[in-house]
Amino acid sequence: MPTVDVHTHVYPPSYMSLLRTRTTVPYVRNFPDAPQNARLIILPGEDAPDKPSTARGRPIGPEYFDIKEKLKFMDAHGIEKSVISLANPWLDFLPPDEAGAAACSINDEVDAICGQYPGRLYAFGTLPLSAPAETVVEEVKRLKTLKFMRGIIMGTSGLGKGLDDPALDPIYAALEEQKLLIFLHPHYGLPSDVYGPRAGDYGHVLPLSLGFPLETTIAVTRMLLSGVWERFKELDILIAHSGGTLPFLAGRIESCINHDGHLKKEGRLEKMRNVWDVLKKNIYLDAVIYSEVGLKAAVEASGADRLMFGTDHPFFPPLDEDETEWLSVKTNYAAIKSAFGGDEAAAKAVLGGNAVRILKLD
Ligand code: 5CU
Ligand code: ZN
Repeated sequence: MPTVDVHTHVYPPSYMSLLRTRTTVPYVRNFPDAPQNARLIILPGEDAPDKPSTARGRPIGPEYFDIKEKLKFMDAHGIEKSVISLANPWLDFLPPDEAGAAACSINDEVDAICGQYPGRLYAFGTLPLSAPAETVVEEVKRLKTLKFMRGIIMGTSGLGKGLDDPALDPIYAALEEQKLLIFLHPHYGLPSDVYGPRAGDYGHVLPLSLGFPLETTIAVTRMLLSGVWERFKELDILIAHSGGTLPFLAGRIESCINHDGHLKKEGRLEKMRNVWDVLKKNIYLDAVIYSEVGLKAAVEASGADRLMFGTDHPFFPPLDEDETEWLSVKTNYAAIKSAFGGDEAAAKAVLGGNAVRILKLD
């Protein structure tokens, strides 16, 4: 059974060119006298001039955009197949009249990159979410015709109002109809003031370890509350970072729903799907959580047959340049090994069997 990485990003060359022409987030911050020091600045708030330079963006090297580096990384870590996705913030920032064409062109570019390595690379496509919903639906349908696409990646902002926005219904309907899975990935985090005035002293730790997972959890809970999975019973979603904090908080979310007088008065309680039911029927989780405890929560919540290995490459690189084996990957492998103890079959399923089955990788 191959090892398959379902959470692995790339910024294809045309996207990099776009980032290099920009001077506001997202952009590549260049230092003309020292091009080797260029930094990738993508997260909201990470460009504040008062931040220490090591907390402003991250060093950017070819691992972010050169597909040969992806293959080298896969070979060095025993990964046979990868399902690559554009990294955040995708096309969310584009003017509405540019997004449709940009999505077409990036998706074609990524599909062609996969075609250079048949059997090794597949992809999640990108949607032009700043464009009108009809343009997005058209791209969903077109993606289905591309050979290596197995779903779409998107963030939590939807068309600008979040994933509980009824205006997304035609897009959810198209994704359900085309059987394209949503890979839900955080980007926006939480409002920066929750991290306090000393946040700059702590690098990226607070937004990445807490902002990202909470953003994801809030987005999925809003989808649940707004009845997305009542209207689209077959809509599948793969949630990044083992569901954020959803597996751990699902019981509390369910209890808050069942004790909410407003929802009861509105007649929502009878109709609402149970959180555990959605977790086991519509939700898949990646195994990018770096601990046995987190993995066990994911397994309890959704099932070992719905969990898929990932790396988040090229993010979380080793801080020491000459390390070829990445600590982030070693930690995830070790977590899978210890979470499944002697259950070799379940471990193999998580490492690749589930991805091959769920994403129909030949
Ligand atoms: O390190 C980071 O900022 C990130 C990011 O932006 N996106 C991601 O997928 N992982 C880490
Ligand atoms: Zn990621």
